[in-house]
Amino acid sequence: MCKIITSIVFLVLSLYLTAEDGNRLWLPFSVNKQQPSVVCNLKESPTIEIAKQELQKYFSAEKITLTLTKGSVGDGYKISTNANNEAIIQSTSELGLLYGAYHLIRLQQSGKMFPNTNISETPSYQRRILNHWDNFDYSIERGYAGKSLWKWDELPSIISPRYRQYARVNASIGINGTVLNNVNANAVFLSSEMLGKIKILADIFRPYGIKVYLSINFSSPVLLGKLKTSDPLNKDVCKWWDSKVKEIYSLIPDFGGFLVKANSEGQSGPQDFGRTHADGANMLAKCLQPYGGIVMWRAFVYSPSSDDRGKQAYDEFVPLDGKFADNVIIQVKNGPVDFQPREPFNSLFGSMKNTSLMPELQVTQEYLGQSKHLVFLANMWQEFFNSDTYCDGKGSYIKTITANQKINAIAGVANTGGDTNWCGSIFAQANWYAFGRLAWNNELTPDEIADEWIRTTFTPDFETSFIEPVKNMMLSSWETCVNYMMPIGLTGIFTCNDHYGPEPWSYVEGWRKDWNAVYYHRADSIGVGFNRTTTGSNGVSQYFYPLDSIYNSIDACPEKFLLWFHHVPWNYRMKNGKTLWENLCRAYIQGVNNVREYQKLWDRLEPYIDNERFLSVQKNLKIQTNDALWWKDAALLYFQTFSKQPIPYDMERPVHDLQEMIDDSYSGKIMKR
Ligand code: BDP
Repeated sequence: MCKIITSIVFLVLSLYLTAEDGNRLWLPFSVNKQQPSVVCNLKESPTIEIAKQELQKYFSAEKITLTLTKGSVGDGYKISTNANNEAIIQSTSELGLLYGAYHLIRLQQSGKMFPNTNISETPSYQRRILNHWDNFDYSIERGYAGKSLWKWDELPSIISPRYRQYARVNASIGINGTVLNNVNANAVFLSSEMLGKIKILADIFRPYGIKVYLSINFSSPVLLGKLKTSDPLNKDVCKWWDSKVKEIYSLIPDFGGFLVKANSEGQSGPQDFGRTHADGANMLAKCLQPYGGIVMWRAFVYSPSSDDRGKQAYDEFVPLDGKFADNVIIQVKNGPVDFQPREPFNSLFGSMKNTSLMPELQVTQEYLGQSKHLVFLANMWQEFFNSDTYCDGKGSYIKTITANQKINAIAGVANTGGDTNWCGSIFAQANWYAFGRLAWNNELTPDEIADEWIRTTFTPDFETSFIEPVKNMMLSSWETCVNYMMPIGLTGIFTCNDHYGPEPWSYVEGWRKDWNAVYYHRADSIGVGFNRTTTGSNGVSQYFYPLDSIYNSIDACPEKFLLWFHHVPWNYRMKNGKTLWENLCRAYIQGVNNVREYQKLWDRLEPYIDNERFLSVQKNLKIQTNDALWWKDAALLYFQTFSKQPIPYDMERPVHDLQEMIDDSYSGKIMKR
């Protein structure tokens, strides 16, 4: 009997399920049979036309009214619905109306459209920008979803349909800017030929509200302009940039501005000429200012000579506070080191009161299993946004201070590429979605975001049997990954180049010391962890009171950051009464076990999902389980050579051999699986 019922359920569901290759992302797919009437008090414009079409195709109602209201122009909007199946969207801008239209569609798609609702939205950040680390040769630095979306060889004559789709998808979640090229920038992007191609993309993106920005190479005056120097205080250099900016705006009147990685990881910058970051940024800012453009100057700087890589951005930038022009914003990674699975917040946040700062989050999971591991990043970003910097006393949250400055902006390093499903895997799409939604409203909870994403990507039905389990898996997935990769504040124990697998043993003679894992974990016979207290690098001093003393104290320091701030003895008793060594072992095994649970959970969901997406997620979960096991064995067997203690006997035994893993990691075996 039970079998018959199951077969019937399967049959009904399979009729209901259509094949899905992931290409549509979270956007709706079933077009209305009966189109609602859309009334608008505006004359036709490309943006209004899009809003109308989206509503007519995908929103079912009697009547929708779009009203442009008076007031200071912004992206916010108001929505109200009545009992007669009618909706009104109001905004002070056309784009606000478009965002409102996508909001309505999302509500309906996720089964949350109710009569007599009143919604009012204003974005947290004015500029919500994706950073593409796409190269001129179509490769993508830290990209795990195929080749670049931008087909420079084909442009300007051949226009890929993906350009418009890209703009639409971003607009649907409120993203309004895109930096098209890698921060390790090739100067060729500023050539006249390339600008002609970039203009075409800007024209396609414009009606969707997406502004184009470019990463620039600071040496462009030499590389492209054939000048003898790129010194930002040199008159000819300033003239060169001035005319380049003029050229850009003649083609792209709403060009957003420049993103600059300077004096970082081999990129040139003002320091090459004895000038400061402020000198470099302000020179560019002056050229962009008449056109409304901005400079996003990155604070990702560190040098091999620094005693603590995590301290350098603060040391270089805080003395320059107040010296940057008004249209400069400093783009700061969420953590002090580099997009690690978990970091405390970067101490620059809150420390530059007279300078605008923008968070840089990484959507592409460079250090979190790339497109293979299921890791929902909204939880990590929420921890970051909710961090209290104490810069103006208790309650000085990053989410508040970064959204209340001269320029409010946020960047996410994109995880998109030419793959059919855009992101390399279905669940990686959720991170693109989450970035957009948090850039719009940094108070949204991971639960709300995951809920919307599951309903719109899969189905709004099957609350307890499908939505809840998938959500639970997503919401625990970041902590799970932290556990099997780098629990208790560990950091930097990755394979040196690809950043995928574990390599806690990595130490290459002659290689920069801050590119070796041993620099970060500092394991020895006494214990493990990086001493950033007053007896060590004193990194804690970069935080405001009382955080500095909380982080400085081994007992008060939050245990999730323990090994980030302290070199902790193997036998140190943690809050649960167990030693550090035992907690480390248990965290790793917890991570592995969680992924095994995800496998079981996912297999049970087969009846609710199309085969294509079911199988692709199932395949990735197998890889993730194997990898988690590899991470656990690698870290524990390696650290055991220092702790000299057994892995607790009630825990499963390692299945890998340390020496084999060492050999395999150097040959990249884990990547090749
Ligand atoms: C690191 C990446 C490297 C980037 C760099 C950056 O490994 O590829 O160029 O960040 O942000 O995480 O500039």
